[in-house]
Amino acid sequence: MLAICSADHALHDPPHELLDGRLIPPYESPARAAIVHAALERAAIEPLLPPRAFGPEPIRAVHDARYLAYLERAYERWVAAGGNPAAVLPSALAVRWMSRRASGPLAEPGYYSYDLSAPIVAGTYRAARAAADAALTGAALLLEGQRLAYALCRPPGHHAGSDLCGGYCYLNNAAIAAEYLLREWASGRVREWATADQTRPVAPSPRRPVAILDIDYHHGNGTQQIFYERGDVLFVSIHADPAREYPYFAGYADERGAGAGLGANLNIPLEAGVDDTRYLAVLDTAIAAIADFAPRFLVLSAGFDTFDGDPIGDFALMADAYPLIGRRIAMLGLPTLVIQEGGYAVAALGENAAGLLRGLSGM
Ligand code: SP5
Ligand code: ZN
Repeated sequence: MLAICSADHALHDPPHELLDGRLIPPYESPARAAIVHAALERAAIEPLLPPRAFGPEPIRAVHDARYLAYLERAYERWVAAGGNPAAVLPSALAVRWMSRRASGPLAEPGYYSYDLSAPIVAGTYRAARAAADAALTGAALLLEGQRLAYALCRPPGHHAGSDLCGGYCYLNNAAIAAEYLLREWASGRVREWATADQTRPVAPSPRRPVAILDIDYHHGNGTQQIFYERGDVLFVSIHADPAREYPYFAGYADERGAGAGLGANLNIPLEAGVDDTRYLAVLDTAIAAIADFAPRFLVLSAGFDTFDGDPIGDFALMADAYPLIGRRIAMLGLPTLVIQEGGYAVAALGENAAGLLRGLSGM
């Protein structure tokens, strides 16, 4: 198994977030990536590769061009206009009947954010680009014939929509990788290497190239939005019921996709207190939906905020659950790209991530 890591994640280190009305140190911190990195080394998950540089094109395939231009310049424009140099964080959000485009340096953050937990500092854009490059490198490795790759993405991505940041996310790493897999596969540039060395061949089906399974505790609202009207990408998410938990305004079971995408979006919202047994049973439902779709590749948005000790989640998974989750997903027999999303019980995060990867690789 190959893992992709970049030190550039540390360029993103905002001093605060606003959570439930409290200005607090961010749960999403550089220490998270450091502890996962250390656990990968301890578990001898090697080699740890640096990301390749893909340039802006594969990101533009998913994100709005004006949003990207905003992200790149937001911090310097904000500071020049008198915003708090500690971090960009809007005072007003564009919502419902008050959603006119406004492009001033103090207004634009509210046009391109949906919450107050995605502060932008000087290094945020570069860190987010490095995370997207890590995800894209993992996708390229699958296209080159690897069966399993892990991208240590930080900042995470699954809350970022085509033109919105939020929930610690700026660029949707999983969506960018999924779109890249799909386009490269459809282009025919990729050799049909797969059937030769596959233990369980998957029917080549260019119409249904990619499924995304999101096992972060929170609903992957950004990923859902990006592919909502698309029938060529299946999105399946297991998460805390948005009726009680962030992101509140998406992630309900009746969101099943629209237009060509109707039926290609599956949300499985869950009650508080979900334990290993309950989670594994629900995971089987998600896996059955993916098997039905018969994709060529799997992108796994892997969050570990489902862990019992997580400070912002209310599930109760034990460390032992993650290898079992990995093993069940591996039974799909699909080339799998694992993208790091959330997980805020920092001391346990490394072992939980390594455990999932151990299960996925059949170790
Ligand atoms: C990538 C990811 O996991 N992002 C999560 C962002 C969550 N931000 C807001 C959470 C609000 C939670 N309220 C928690 C109450 C804790 N007792
Ligand atoms: Zn999460």
